[in-house]
Amino acid sequence: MEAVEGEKKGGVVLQGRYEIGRVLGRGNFGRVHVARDLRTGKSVAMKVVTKEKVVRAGMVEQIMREIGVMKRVSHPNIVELHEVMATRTKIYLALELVRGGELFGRIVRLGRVREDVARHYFRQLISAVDFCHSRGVYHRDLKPENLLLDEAGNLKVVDFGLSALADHARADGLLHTLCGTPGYTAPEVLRDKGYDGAKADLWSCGVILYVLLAGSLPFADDNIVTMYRKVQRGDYRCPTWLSTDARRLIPRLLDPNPSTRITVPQLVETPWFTKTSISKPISIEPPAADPAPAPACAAQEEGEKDEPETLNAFHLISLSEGFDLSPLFEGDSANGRREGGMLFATREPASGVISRLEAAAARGGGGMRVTKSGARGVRLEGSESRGTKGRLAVAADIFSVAPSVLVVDVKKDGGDTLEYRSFCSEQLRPALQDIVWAATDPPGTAAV
Ligand code: PIT
Repeated sequence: MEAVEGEKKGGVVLQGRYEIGRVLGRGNFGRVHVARDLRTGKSVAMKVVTKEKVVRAGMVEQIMREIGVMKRVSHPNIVELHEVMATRTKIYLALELVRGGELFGRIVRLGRVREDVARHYFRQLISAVDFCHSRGVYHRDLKPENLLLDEAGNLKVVDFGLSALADHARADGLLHTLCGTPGYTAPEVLRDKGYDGAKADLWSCGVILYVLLAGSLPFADDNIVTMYRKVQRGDYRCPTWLSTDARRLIPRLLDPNPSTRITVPQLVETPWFTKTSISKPISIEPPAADPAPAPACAAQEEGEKDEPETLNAFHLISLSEGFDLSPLFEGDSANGRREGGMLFATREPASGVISRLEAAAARGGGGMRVTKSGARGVRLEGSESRGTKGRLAVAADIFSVAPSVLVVDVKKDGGDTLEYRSFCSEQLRPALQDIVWAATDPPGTAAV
């Protein structure tokens, strides 16, 4: 870590106040350290964000939003933001220190948890999520890695880096940014036609509940396209060993139709949620030996249990074929791309993508104009009409699929197909070549 303000015998000291200690984990844009407040002797979790990284990734707004959101939500099941400090090069978030690790680690260690233990965590999760929603905050990246446990076994939600505020909704009242983690993301978010942040968060809660009880993801497949299809159809199987109440609740959460999906007021009235268990401290014992699963399900459950998979942007890119991610985004928009356009992932910030598109437009001859189009796109338009089909126009939509990972979708938006194809091969592809991200290739070796 960069020397922050001074050195003390124990380590680096920030602004004479916090002694920075060991690394707890990695958050967006930097590490999270244990730090000790030298005035009070109390420990905090210090998230250290490198300003340059945030600026380079074009994510100043995102980090400012995270700070704004965390200040707005104070709840026993949400990691508290104590204070924000900054030096010339870094931003420091002093967060409540939670020492029990990630809920995810517990599931990985135990395979799954007993229903009463799952109920305890799930109630706390819903309490935090409902509180956020009542404050107009939608987390949008709920998953077990973002759920920490304190020493008393209480759950604490963390990482509001992708959260949205209700006032970010468009005129239709819906959110439009594609974000979250594949596997936990609601089908309507993947469809990218606008979504209700509260409904989408509840879907993720449904996936978390399934993972807690089953020890595997409900929608898992080696092929990401097949997985996305399963999500869209709500195609999963409930393990037979779950209680009837759990087997009734899960489909109401994992309902692919957000308008019929269960709401929080309905959820908290369900028999599974309200069930009182004999009060005893939360134990992390593995569940009792299972009754033999019904034969029809046995093969599937076995396979899933071995590999609780978490898909991330890396998987998404590495599973894509030939840098063409188009199967993930099927629909009529694919037509323009088939004519020679492209769909690729990049770690370049949006500003870098746009400047390359501008360079390609400038080299394209005929004085192509670049204009902003919609919330997340640009349009390149020729000034003269060459064929019978009018001016060549190219639309490039840029959207975020994970922190620091963008997907760029380039399509013909007007004009002659042959002219478009030659513009793509001669100008666009060479201009974009070095920023296309392929998870398996060393940087710079990828070709569009
Ligand atoms: C811990 C313990 C703790 C806080 C954290 C981790 C924080 C993690 C974190 C925070 C973020 C973020 C990503 C991760 O974006 O008390 O092990 O704001």
